[in-house]
Amino acid sequence: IQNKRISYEEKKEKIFHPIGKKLIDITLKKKTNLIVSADLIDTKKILKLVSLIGDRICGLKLHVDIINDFSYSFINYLKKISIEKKFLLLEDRKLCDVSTTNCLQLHYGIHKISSWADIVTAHVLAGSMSIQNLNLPSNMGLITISEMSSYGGLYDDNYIRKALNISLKNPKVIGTVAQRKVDDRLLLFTPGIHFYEKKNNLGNRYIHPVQAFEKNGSDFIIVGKAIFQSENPKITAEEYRNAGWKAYENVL
Ligand code: 5IU
Repeated sequence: IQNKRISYEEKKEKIFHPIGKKLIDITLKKKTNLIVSADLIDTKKILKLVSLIGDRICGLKLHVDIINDFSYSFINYLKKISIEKKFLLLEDRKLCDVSTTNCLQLHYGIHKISSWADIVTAHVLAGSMSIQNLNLPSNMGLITISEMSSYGGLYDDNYIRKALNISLKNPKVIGTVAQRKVDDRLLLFTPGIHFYEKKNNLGNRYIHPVQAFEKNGSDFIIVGKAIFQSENPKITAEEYRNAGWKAYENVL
């Protein structure tokens, strides 16, 4: 059948980076491929959300540069919870500069991303060298952005093919964001997930978890507003977790 995919267990054999393997282990153990995007500007709100959804996710995606009251006590506490509840911390920094600058943005400044994040996102617009020599800790992985979820993006097939090639050749890359099937040696992350919405008026496009797995061959769904803005994030997260897991099992 056209939609068949390899299992997480089989995929784990093809992923060599320890963080990629760890993410798959968590997914199998907790039976969840849900990553929640906590796009919130107050640490209290993030911690409240995490207390509700921590058991249901394999990853928590952050934009630390939007947090008004960012502090190391917050990040240390979050790190502790992520270890206890078993989920990874993803910083959606979308590095997009030359290697030297990417490196500085990763290790220095207020947020010192490399001191706590398990995974960081990066564009490859500046070429393959831009994501080399970043001095990443051995237990930190990269997710490249080959194709975003927004409509009207400038990514054409040629760009995407080249971005995927760069991703495959860099041993620090555990996977990528794209809106299509990718090589089995990359984990595929799918933002722009919503049960009901198709498009928002700010340029993002949404698909259902079923479509993410059936059509795109996704491995992980990334859900933001649908969960953190819902009346009951705990129940809603459980709904997305179930939908993501069923969608995965149905294409096995
Ligand atoms: N995000 C996208 N699309 C992308 C990439 C990242 O939406 O292609 I790369 C981010 C933006 C936001 C989250 O932090 O994922 C999605 O949140 P919502 O589910 O609220 O749209």
